[in-house]
Amino acid sequence: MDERRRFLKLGLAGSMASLLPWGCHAAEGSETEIISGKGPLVLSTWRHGVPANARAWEVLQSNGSVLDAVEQGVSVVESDFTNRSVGLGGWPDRNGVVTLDACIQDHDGRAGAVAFVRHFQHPINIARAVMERTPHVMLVGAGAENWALENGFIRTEVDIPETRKAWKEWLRTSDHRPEMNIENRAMEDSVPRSRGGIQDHDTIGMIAMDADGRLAGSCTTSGLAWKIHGRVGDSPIIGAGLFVDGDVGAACATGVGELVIRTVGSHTVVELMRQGMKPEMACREAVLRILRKHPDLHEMQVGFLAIRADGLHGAWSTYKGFECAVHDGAGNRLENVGHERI
Ligand code: SD4
Repeated sequence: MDERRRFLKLGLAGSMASLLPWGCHAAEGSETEIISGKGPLVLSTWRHGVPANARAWEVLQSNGSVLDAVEQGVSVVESDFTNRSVGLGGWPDRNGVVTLDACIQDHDGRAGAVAFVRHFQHPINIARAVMERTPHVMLVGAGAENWALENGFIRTEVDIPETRKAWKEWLRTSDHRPEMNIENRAMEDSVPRSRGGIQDHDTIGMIAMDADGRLAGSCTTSGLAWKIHGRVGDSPIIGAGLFVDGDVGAACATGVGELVIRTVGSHTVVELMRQGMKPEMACREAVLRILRKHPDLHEMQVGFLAIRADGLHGAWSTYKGFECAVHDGAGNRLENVGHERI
């Protein structure tokens, strides 16, 4: 057991008021049982997280970095043009344009992001390049696209008749109200369906820990179907769709991005863990904050995943139906997630 883990165990078991190794006091009533195990561990959102986790796991097993793992893991889903909520196969916006958002963050908090980009198969790769090759965190729109082209990324044109046809059908009603847990049903039925036959959303967010306890996270999405052209959700926003602080933990979000941005959701989860909450309780408190403070957007799904620096993980969602893909030494599986409402 390394120094930090030993300190954590002794400190919390010894006294609730002990100073945690990352410099905060454990809150009254926080847990005393801490050590759950170490990495490797990979968590990601929804059922498409299973193949993504498998790839991330392979990277970790072959001594790749945890940053490589989360980048390559989510890019499996970006490559799948049958996926209607991630990558170029996603449902378009109200103008019939598919626009993509992605971000990545490492153990030390370095981050890169792109938003409102078109015509690139792997926005997650561009996000990482922004992190590593520029002094900035986020590039958007035409600026991001031009920068990507200048930096060796290849433009990809994909024509997906199904999404084009669906957009034309959608124009007849122009109904824009995100529907919950669509991905699950779509995968089960093999045909996307919901109001108007359209799957609305379901991002992939991934957080992972390697065998040395180093953390990283990634997030990539085509965003909400039928969004206003130019709309950006939580997924590429550090602190909202993803937040990693290697001293404390990592969290990511899925669901209606407006709610996650309003509450700076993933950062909130990490800060609650910093104050001594277990990952599941931290995710739950972030969900409760949404439900308490934003009744105008009730009946919207939001889910959080979290890993704490000691390897404990947890998740919570506003509504039933959110699933979390978990890969650890025991295998790769889907876990049902606790929820506030049915
Ligand atoms: C967004 N958070 O653009 C994304 C969508 C999503 O599950 O996660 N859907 O708001």
